[in-house]
Amino acid sequence: MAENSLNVVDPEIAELIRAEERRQTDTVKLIASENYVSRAVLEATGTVLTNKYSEGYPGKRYYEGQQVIDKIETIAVERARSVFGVRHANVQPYSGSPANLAIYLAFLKPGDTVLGMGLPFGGHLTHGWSVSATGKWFNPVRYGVRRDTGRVDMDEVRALALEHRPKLIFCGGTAIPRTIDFPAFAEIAREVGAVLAADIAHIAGLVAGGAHPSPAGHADVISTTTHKTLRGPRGAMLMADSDEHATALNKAVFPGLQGGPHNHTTAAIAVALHEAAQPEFKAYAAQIVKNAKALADELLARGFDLVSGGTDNHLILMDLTPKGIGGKPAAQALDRAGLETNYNAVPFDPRKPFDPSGIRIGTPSVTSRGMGEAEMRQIGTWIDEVVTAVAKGEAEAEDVITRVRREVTELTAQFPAPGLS
Ligand code: DSN
Repeated sequence: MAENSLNVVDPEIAELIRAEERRQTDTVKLIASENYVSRAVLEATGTVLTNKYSEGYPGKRYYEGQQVIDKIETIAVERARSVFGVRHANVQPYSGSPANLAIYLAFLKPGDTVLGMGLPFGGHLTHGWSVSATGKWFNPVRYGVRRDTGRVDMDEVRALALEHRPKLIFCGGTAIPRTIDFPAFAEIAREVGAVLAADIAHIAGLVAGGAHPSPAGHADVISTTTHKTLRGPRGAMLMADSDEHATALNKAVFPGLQGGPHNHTTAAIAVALHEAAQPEFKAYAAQIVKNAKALADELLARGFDLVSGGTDNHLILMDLTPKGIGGKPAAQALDRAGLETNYNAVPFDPRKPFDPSGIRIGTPSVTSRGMGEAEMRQIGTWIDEVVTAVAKGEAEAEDVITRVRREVTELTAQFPAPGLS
């Protein structure tokens, strides 16, 4: 039994995995936080490293047999330091939310104040939103974006920081289409004596590839997942320059929050960081941004209302109110047409989070498939055709969806996705 392949042991799950692979192959994946990892990253993830416990850090473990694991984790840490230009890196957080929770544990006591971007404005749950432990156990204060520009108002951030004197300030988030001003956040954090955490989960690959300014040298702590624009396995990292901050973060990750690190993930992070250090990755990061701009331009030309009027990075957030349809039915119709997105709140959204006004799209995955600006214009056209037909409740909306689904399959066949057979 133990030597049999997945096909033999569990054909049901094996077939479902193949079905998901087929689905990923012939859809246009526009979810801004997803990507396709390389064959090499995929291989590292599915290895015997999953069999090993390694609580602790290289050279200081609570289990024997770390001869190989120590080397792998050390390589991952060194590559993270080099790619992001920081002195310390912890590659053990299981994902972004535990990584961010470790920042609280490292620097705050329950009830202390955290200043973060509100969820409906593009922040993350763990930046102090009410339903998250970070909003329940700490005292959250939130900044947003300006109604007229859709961009963060640094004067508002500074005024809130001076009024509430947070111990921790988060910048970054999950639905921010514009460049994050790390130096301006750092100046405010210094003024009020707060720790500045830059959550670059969405833009880590752009930072690594030089397509977005780096928080290194500005933020006290950098938090990131490894599976979005960085194109690694599902995991996370915490980085810092000062020894004091790094020590506090390490203690918070283990033994503060986690047990043994996921060594197969650590190895795959190391591989992804190796790939991110190659010259081709710079070109990849630049193309993600070019593609997002091309897609944004097409959507603007077709009358879509983009939050902040466009994008500087990999992500576009659109308010579908002027199109006369909510984000959820639009995302569902697009999914049936083979265009995978997620419905999303927009700033000042009058609708509920489970039925919001917008959809969020991004270009990391389509860029990983080698698509360029011409394909982005085509995708923008399809989005418009589907959304417009469904919003009008046209009898032929189903015909439009069926036609676009067929054309999507034809396009994806020309652009094989990394890691898929
Ligand atoms: N789920 C991630 C995203 O889609 O942005 C954030 O945690």
